[in-house]
Amino acid sequence: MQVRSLMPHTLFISDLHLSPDTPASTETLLRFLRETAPSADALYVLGDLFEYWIGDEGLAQPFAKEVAQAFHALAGGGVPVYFMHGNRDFLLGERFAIASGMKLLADPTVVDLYGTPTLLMHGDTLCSGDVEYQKFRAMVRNPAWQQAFLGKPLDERVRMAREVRGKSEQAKQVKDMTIMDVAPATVDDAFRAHGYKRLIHGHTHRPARHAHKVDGRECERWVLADWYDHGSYLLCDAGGCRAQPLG
Ligand code: LP5
Ligand code: MN
Repeated sequence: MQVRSLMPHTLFISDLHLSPDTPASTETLLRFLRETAPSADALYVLGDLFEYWIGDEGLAQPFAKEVAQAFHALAGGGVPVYFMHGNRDFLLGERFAIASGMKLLADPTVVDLYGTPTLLMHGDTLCSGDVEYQKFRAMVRNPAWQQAFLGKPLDERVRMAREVRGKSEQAKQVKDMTIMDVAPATVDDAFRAHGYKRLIHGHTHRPARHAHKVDGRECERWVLADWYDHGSYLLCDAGGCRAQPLG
């Protein structure tokens, strides 16, 4: 078993974008859950576990079932696993949560990490300058829209999801890079609203530690890596947080 910290520690991952087309990422996750995560106090998955998720019927796919079972084994072994929705898998529901043993977490949520209050988010709401995306988000996060979408036949949902993915990729080609990053004032507001100090999020695929000074207080913002190209996970213990390469 890999042990990265001898102290009690908590792990964070996001933006794995798993799909049947990227079996290497699924294998990396299965190994991570088997070898790295069992020594943690908890594991947080901060969204975009899947490339896209259009309803818990997705569990019928062998790769998704294997992923759910691996999370379930970890949770059954005594490591709580938490899942926050991303912009790709906001339709992941109670059925998947039960099958995987994961507890669904609201975005945002504040947790206490060894004495440091830590704000957790997927990160898409911080990109407030991306007005087109925020309009799209407001539509698809509406419970009435979701109920209507989940009531459609699966093949129609697949078609719609592919169409939106295509439109999203087109839209991103002409968007300014700064618009697709977090808006500094929105980050400051998030620190202010949730007690300062530390923020962990994913979504932008720009892994880094940023130092912020908000209202005269020193704060830190950890951006998680995606798993498209090896990637990393974040380990936090009483001494702080650090990114660790995936094996
Ligand atoms: O995902 P990523 O990181 O590449 O880009 C995001 C934003 N895009 C999205 C869209 C997702 O990729 C699509 C997820 C599919 C989920 C499946 C279920 C939902 C089905 C919905 C059916 C209507 O989140 C992208 C951001 C980028 O992050 C950076 O933050 O810029 O936002 C966009 O590109 C959104 C566009 O600006 C607007 C999209 C218009 C879509 C119009 C829908 C019309 C309905 C079509 C019906 C078939
Ligand atoms: Mn995302």
